[in-house]
Amino acid sequence: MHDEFDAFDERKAQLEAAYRALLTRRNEPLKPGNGIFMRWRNPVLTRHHAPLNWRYDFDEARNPFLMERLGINAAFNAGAIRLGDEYHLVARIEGNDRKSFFAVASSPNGVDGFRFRDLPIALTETGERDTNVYDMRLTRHEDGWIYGLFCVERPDPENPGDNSACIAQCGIARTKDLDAWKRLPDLKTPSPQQRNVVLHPEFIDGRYALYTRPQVDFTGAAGEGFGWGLADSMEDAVVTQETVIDPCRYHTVKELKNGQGPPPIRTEAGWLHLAHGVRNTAAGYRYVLYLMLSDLDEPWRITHRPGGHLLAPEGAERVGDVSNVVFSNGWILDDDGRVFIYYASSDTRVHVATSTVERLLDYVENTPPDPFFTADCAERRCELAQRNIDAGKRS
Ligand code: M1P
Repeated sequence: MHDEFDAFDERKAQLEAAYRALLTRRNEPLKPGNGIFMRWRNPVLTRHHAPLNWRYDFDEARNPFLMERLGINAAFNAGAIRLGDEYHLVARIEGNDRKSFFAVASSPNGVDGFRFRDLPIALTETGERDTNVYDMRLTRHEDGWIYGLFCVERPDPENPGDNSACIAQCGIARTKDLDAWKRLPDLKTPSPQQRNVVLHPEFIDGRYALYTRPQVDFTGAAGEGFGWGLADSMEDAVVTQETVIDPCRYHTVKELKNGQGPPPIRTEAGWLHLAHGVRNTAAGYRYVLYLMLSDLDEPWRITHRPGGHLLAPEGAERVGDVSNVVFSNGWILDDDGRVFIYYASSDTRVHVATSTVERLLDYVENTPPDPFFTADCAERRCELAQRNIDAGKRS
């Protein structure tokens, strides 16, 4: 019977040509930008970047129609690290079956040309089955390892009849090269649920330091904020005390919940933190990114909290599987001070925005904190506008 599909070999050539075109597509900055960071036009990773070998069976006898056998639904929330001359993302790849897994994609310049390695990461389990894993944060720790901390989801044994009841915990694996990974026991904390856990890159008094997100239920909504805790070892990591260091607050971008993004970046002025904040709206949750600075010697002590968001979903970013979301768990600092911020939009694809440490420090140090009251916001804006008007009259 006739249909619109071409024969096997022709179809294969078409798929390969489209894939090559995607991987060789150049990216460009979207000028003029806001002076803080520059968005780039094309997402750096999408589901279409997943190698054809992961999706199609190219054996004509087994797959005469050359159908996609194992579809990929999304590529998002990527950890990031630079090794040698390459920029690497460890992305959350979600199959059509809703399960996520991790895969490494690398680029020579950090803004385009990301290519996945031949095979996804084959993570071993801890003895318990993992229903799902996602959102890996990569930390190059001063102990010499690269740690990947991620969320592990399993059904809630207390609620066997409830298909939506599950427990989220922090899984841990470590590597030297992003190829060979050693899985370690999950982190233990006082919280019944745990997501968005990030390892600080340096020892604190000889101990490992972790940003945690204490949460009583799976969603983590109505949380207190994100926290900080210490562990003696990562081989059997236990945090006995979690202290909230960035609290949620009414009528802010983190009213409902928040979470540390990637590991913080060390600068001369302090640790730069990228985080996500969530508020509720009539259209559902809205996730935005915000920036903070903490003390170099006491990274748990936040010294600068610019008011509002740094980056919010814009244009096409606003639409996807979970719309109105931007989320970041990876950024890279180059030796020359350039910063690559990898952020996912609407749980669907990964974008890059570029900046520098100098610009980000200017932003955190000179953006006023949230005044919490509208009259104060209006007054502050009037002052700014009046200054500009007066300066215009003088010139
Ligand atoms: O769907 C938006 C995000 O929701 C979760 O983040 P949080 O725990 O802060 O609510 C995560 O599942 C994340 O993967 C997802 O992008």
